[in-house]
Amino acid sequence: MKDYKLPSICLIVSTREIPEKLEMALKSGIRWIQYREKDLSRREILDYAFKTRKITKQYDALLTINDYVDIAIAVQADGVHLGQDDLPIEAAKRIFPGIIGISTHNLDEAIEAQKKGANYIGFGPIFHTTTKKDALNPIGYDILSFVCKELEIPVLAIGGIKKQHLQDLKKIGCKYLAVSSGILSGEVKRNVEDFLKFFQ
Ligand code: 3NM
Repeated sequence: MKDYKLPSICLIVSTREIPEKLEMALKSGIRWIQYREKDLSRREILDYAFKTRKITKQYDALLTINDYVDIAIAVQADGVHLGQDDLPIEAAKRIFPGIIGISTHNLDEAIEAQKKGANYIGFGPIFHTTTKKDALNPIGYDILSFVCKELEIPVLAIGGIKKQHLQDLKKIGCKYLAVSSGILSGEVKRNVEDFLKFFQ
């Protein structure tokens, strides 16, 4: 399996953050963007994915597209992020040459994802979140810590992660984060700087 060097923080943006907040986050040091949009048509998502590709290229940042392998191919994204109900990893690997990540919510899904050849997993929700409409109950630190130690591929803690959690997350062995509101709510530049102090 090809080994990718992934930045420690994946910032999840939706369409409303394109372009202003997206650019501010990149200017402030974020080097991995996931474009995640659940409410627009595929045609619209494709248009915004193209825009996001253009902007991320200017900052030499990775771009992954949530859910849609075809859109990831069309815009030449670096990766695709799958949900448990999207294309299975094996099928995505047949048609997509780049980074493949998948959302997982328990130990079994995490182990399965690694076995199937995922390049990284999202693991969560660690805390309560309103960003994902159908988010499950928070998992908490203990199982996250176990999964981070058990897996060889990067484990991105996700779900409700805010500045005040960063020290504890580091302490339990978490090396990667996927964050949306914790960086995009309030002052983006300041938030990015605070996150990068812990997860560089
Ligand atoms: N997936 P925020 S939680 C997109 O548990 C997403 O799989 C999750 O946004 C999962 O940082 C989540 O604002 C929301 O909580 C992440």
